[in-house]
Amino acid sequence: MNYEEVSIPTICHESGMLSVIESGIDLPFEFRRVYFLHSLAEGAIRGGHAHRALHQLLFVPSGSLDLSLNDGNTSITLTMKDPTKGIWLKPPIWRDIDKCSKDATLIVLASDHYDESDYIRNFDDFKQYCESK
Ligand code: T46
Repeated sequence: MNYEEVSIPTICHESGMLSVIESGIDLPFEFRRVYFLHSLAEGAIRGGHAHRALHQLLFVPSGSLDLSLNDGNTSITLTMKDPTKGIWLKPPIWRDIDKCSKDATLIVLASDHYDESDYIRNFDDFKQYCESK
């Protein structure tokens, strides 16, 4: 499966925690874009696509959500709720996001700028793409 769990270096202090990710040091890819999902509606479903070339690190600093992954053959659902653990998605991998708690925030560090042509938004196209690789 084209994903890996990444531990986010965290400095613990009695007044709270500080987690840090340095591009190219704590992550095996340089990131050029940061975006985040927040204020998610109850029952929100996001994702429903794969990327051709984009690498991403997903982490959930607050709340929880389910991240379902599919590599064209097998699937797995990960519940993300630990702010110190990220999921590195390596292309191609299909992702669906649901079961978001009210306070869920998802931050994504992406290896490149936004490019709609990098998306595969149809699951049958994704399966064909995986088979052709
Ligand atoms: C992913 C999951 C986890 C932009 O204009 N710029 C951006 O950088 C992004 C990420 C999106 N958009 C536009 C494209 C759509 O018109 O924002 C709209 C919503 O995007 P999308 O439907 O792709 O949103 P999600 O939450 O389903 O997916 C996003 C990322 O697009 C995707 O790469 O892996 O979060």
